[in-house]
Amino acid sequence: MKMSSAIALGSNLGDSRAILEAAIETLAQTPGIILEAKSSWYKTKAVGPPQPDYINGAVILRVEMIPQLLLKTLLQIENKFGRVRQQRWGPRTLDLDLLLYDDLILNTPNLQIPHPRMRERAFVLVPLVEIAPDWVEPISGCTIKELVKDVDCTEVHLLVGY
Ligand code: ROI
Repeated sequence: MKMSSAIALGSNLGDSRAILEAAIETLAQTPGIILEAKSSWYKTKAVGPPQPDYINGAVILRVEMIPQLLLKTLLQIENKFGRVRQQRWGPRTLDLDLLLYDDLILNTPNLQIPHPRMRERAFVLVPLVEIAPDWVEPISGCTIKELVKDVDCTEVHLLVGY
């Protein structure tokens, strides 16, 4: 059965734009995954410890994969693009976060869906609202359109022409 899943993408090390585009291409080429929608790119101020600005975006996938397999696929793609998991909240060449999987709520040690911090993160919600404004985040019961109203979006800037 095909399910919808929302994924956040981020990078602030290396040639971020090229890495992010290549990551989407890899996702789109993966058996069991269909790329349904892709947001614009945004330049965003880093949340957490001081580090370079990020480029962030989001995609909607149609997947024929259980969440654990989708997570494994995302981690493999991160590794392919040189992600080395160093300190928590440090800079990274590629971050792929599984945000939403249909209306599923899942709480396991290595995977929580919805992503537990997505509701407070403008760098996640601003790209996502472009492509999934009416998707209901199942913990809050609020749509992405509603959630984005409650976050400070002043440090999330559309990259025009990309
Ligand atoms: N900050 C921004 N702006 N974008 C990110 O993708 C991002 N990812 C992270 C932390 C370090 C929390 N900060 C971020 O993992």
